[in-house]
Amino acid sequence: MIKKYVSGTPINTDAIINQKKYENHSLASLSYFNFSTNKDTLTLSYPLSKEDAIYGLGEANRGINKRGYRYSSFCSDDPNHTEEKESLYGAHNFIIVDGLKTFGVFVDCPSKVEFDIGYTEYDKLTISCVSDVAIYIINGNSCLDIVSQFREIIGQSYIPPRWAFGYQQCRWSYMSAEEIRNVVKKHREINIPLDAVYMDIDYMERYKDFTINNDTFPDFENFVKEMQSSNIHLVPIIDAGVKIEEGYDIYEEGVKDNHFCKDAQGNDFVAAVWPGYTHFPDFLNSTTRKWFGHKYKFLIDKGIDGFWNDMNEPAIFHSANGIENAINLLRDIDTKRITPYEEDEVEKLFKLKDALGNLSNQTSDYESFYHNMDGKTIRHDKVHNLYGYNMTRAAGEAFDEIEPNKRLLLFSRSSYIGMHRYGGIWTGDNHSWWSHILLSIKMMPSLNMCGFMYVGSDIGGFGCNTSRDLLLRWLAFGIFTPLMRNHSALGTRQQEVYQFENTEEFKNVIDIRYSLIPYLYSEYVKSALNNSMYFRPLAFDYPEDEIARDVEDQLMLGEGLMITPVYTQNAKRRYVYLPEDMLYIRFKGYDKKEVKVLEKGHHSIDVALDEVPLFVKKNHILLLTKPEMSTADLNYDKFDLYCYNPDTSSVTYKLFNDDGYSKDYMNPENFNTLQIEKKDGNIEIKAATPVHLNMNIYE
Ligand code: MIG
Repeated sequence: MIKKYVSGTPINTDAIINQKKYENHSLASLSYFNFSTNKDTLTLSYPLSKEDAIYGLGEANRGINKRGYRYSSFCSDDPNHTEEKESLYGAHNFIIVDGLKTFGVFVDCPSKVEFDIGYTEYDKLTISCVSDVAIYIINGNSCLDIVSQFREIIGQSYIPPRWAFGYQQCRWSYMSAEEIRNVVKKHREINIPLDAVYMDIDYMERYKDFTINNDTFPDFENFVKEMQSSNIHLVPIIDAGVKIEEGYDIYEEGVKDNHFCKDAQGNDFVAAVWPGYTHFPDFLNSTTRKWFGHKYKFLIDKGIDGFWNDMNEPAIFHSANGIENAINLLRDIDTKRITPYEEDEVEKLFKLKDALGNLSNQTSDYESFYHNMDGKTIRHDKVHNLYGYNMTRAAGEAFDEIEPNKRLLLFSRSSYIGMHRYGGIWTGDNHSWWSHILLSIKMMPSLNMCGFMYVGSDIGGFGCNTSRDLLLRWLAFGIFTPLMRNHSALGTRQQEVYQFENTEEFKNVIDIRYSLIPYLYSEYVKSALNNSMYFRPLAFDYPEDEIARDVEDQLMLGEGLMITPVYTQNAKRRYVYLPEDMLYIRFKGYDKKEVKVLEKGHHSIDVALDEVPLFVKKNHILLLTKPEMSTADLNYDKFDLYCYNPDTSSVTYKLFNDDGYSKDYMNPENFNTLQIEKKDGNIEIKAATPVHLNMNIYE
């Protein structure tokens, strides 16, 4: 049951689309929380009991259980995801309090929201935000039930095309078509499967959206075709800022038709990003969304079928004001007085250093531009968290018109709940640190709670230099994330798998992904259609198990799997907790696997660098296909079937298997029901649509 409480006059975010599913109540009758209003701030507080765990917040720092720290929803381009950071790129204000009482809370607020989850006082949860806000309280009989009710009101999650489940290679600094060709060639030479290569900002002409550098990417349409013929999809980046340049059509149209955010004087707001000075399209305006969204057609017409939206917090390197301020500080320094040491003059130098260090993403800049939300002028900071969401919505809505029956790949850096209907997200600029593998593991179920299903982190780490073992371990986790993309920053060590010795080991890991694709894709689509979670904390599946409730480095996946990634340098084994007896598959490459039943309880399992452990729950069917060089080459109706079926006589599995790109998901022909039956010691398998199955049943 969902209750909506309204305080003041909230700005509509379009996060909730299923209005029939909740009741309206006045704030005075708010359940669970005490609330107080002070000026324009609303504060909600809830006394936490010893056993309460707090889940949610999507893309946020620290644990799956968020208790003990504080978090701030304010979409931020911060490339240093160290533990103390309170804001990352997304604003996902949904939490579940699970313990003495179990309920969900969604704070539908487009500006900053602060969550103090037992930080100031360990036994107190405090949420504060502006007083014009809508709050939803969700009651249910379990965390899973609460999540599915929430997901029902925010609407069905985005489903990408099937090829987007393939392995994808990116790097900031692929400078030319030639370089991309080489990336593909190198993967093919060593038999490593690959489905996509990304084009970062360098494919554009002077970082201008919807342009192509014809010198470095000549005859682009044919290049796209050539890549397609080897089953490689090219995925270009689109940045939020539009370069100010006379003669550039997007800039000129935007100015003429008032598509850009305005400053206080009513001029188009200016901020510096990669292209130099830019204007920000007003994605909160429906006319502008339509205009910008249809610009993607320029690339779609050239055969492109996937995009990633970047810099849409929006990131600001500096504004004209910020630079002016720094220059004035510089002018004020009497350089002759710095040496010999004159304290007051040196102080000015440090002030200048601070001013230069703090030019980016300044609150004062976010307070100095305005949106036209379909007739209403609103200052940016009051709707800050909706910007990236609406950039991606612009694209998603336009894709529905440009390609009505074809799914395109789309994901974004910044997001708000609601955007999950239009695309996925990647978790931004992480580092090649072991701790960031673990952080990524922890983010996945929290993101699923908020509707974000097509998710993944930069495998190998984006910032700083990776190492071979780190990349292998990260890949061994990444083979389970819907978005499986290796990405790294300009200037860092190159980390395509072929840069390292003994690539057989990489093949052993990546092949397992391809062998799992029909199954993972099926689990993904079903989770999206049923509003269920693809990744879950163990606590959600085993709420009565005290030990399971504490586990934050293993995840439940789909209906019947558990994964236990290794994220420690030099580790040859890891500790695993089994909340029940399970089938343990130890992959040493696709062909070499060891399969046995492991009992409920504590285990130490050996995991060599190129191995992947996978656990299958009792009475569940896992299907594996033979790995190939791309998703297009995979066989989708011939499987090795694995099942641990000790006691029951019948096990069924619903396999989703469509053409991989059309939107006709619900067509019953896409679902094949497999059923194992035991009769008089014989095992029989039935399939609604015939498939070839090689049975491996463990009793
Ligand atoms: O200021 O386009 O998160 O994935 O490679 C950096 C260059 C801009 C940030 C993205 C990253 C991308 C990079 N971008």
